[in-house]
Amino acid sequence: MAIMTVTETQTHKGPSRAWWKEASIYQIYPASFKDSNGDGLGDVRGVIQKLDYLQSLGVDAVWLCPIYKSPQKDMGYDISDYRDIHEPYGTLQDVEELTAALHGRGMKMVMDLVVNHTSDQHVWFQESKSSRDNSKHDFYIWKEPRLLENGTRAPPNNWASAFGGSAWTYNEARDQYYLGLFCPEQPDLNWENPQVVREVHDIMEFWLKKGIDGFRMDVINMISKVPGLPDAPITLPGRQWQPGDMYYAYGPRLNEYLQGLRGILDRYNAFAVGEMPNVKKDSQVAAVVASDRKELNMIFQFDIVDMDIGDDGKFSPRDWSLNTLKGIVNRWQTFMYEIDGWNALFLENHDQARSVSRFTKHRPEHRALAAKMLATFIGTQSGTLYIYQGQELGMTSLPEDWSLDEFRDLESLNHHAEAVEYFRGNEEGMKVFMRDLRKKARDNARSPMQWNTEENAGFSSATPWMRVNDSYTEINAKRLDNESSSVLNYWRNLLKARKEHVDSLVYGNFELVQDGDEAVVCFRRGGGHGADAWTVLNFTDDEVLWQAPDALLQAIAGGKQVIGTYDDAVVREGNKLRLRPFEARTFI
Ligand code: TEU
Repeated sequence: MAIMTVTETQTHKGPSRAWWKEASIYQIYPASFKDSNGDGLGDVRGVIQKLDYLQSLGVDAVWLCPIYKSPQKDMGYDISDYRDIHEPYGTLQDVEELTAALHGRGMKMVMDLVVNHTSDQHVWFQESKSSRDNSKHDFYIWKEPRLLENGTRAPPNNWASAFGGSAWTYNEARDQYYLGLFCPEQPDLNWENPQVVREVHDIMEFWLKKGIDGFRMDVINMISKVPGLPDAPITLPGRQWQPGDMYYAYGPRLNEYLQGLRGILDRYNAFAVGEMPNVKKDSQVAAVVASDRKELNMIFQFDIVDMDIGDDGKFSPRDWSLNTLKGIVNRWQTFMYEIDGWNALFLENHDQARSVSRFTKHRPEHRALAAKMLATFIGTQSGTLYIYQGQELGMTSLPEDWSLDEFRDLESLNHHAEAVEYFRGNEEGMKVFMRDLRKKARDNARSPMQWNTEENAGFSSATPWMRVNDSYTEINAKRLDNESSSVLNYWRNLLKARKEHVDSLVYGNFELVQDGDEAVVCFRRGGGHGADAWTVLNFTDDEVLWQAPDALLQAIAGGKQVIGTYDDAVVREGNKLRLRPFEARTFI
């Protein structure tokens, strides 16, 4: 097949500069990072103990998942007090100390803002549910029951909740239902009520005054719902409850609300990354992240992590090809440049399985190579780079043979219980479901951080709240720190290279070599902003002979290699490169 050459360099003045564009942000899941007081659960002081480690990795900021007061139905994404800390995690003073310590090291502090919903234990909800005419009666989304023909009551519409069942829960005192898009203990706030909006602004100010540098905003695209909350079309035949995201993933007042949040952020020179599942349209993304819109600085867009989700919900399979992935990357990389928006680069977080297990098919002995290849893939794109704890070690998803008893996440457990009913008598269906659950369960990301080979992987002196992944004897920070060619040291070099070549690797434009190849990804960064940087990646565990564009061959001959997964020189055969399993290199 003929190689399509990359397009002419654009004449574009290039993106403006900002610290949050150049930053690599390390995401911490507090429950599983480091337990400082021996109760089996990670905590804020545990994070403080590991600051040397974070600094040696070379990250510029920490994003701390929710540590607020919470009954922990959904691991802290159900907040009962936004101005206090979940006791086992520590105190407000601990968080202040962490913020100061990060700042002392020249690093930034990013907090999670969860304001689509609260916990049902929040005082607002406690009051709201008590009667139809209390001062918080309109803080949540309440609706009359629907009366069925036989006179029994039913939820006001057919929306499914993310964690199983109907999105509505009945309340006696009000004889009404309230909406909870995740679980019943996470009632959705009513943003149509200006008081709610003011409260959210106040919460932001409370934390910004403490000196934090930005927010990661949880499902912030869902805060506006289409008025009337209509029934969703039947897209999952045979299921009682249907995905209603077309009515809440990008509601009519979303942009207005986001502009309000931005007003607060700007006063404190802070930034925000919004989590936006189910937002796929160019125009919708642009309206949120184009710089002149003054809404969010960037969003977590879900195309990559949704690539393997089938038509029958999150735990149904879908095959994806390397060209699917290349298409997604190319789309958003070039798009952000055109609209003057910005990308949030991620392959992992606390909701996603481990990338090396999910996105590469590797022989066990090539796991580290595969993890480094993925690091090169994500780490040489344009955007703000997010690294989820353990990703820098090449941590893997949970072992196949673990029983469901080891799983802790309500999403996994609820969906499993539903599947048992749904697939009754359908053994094959259940088998497919189980395979997919193991592959995608959020639990995969939530097992304790693997620090060393000591008891509980050095995470805790007590039995951890969730079992440690058996891989810790091999995959742990202490061991990888000592091995010069480890995944950890690869990430360190990569983050250094990103800093050293910030013009090309952060701000440069993006041009994909569109040759349709199913094994190799190749792109050029730069385009007049800094020197050209070429990345070439073999995404497979096989050796491939790949036809390289002339410009890449010239860059190899005349440039220098910035990073690579093999120590020796790249093997060239005429116009072709012979790439070994997961061979990845970047040349400048
Ligand atoms: O996640 C929102 C979300 O849509 C999914 O990624 C979610 O993890 C789930 O898999 C849907 O099937 C955010 C948080 O990141 C997640 O941890 C919370 O559970 C959720 O919102 C509710 O706050």
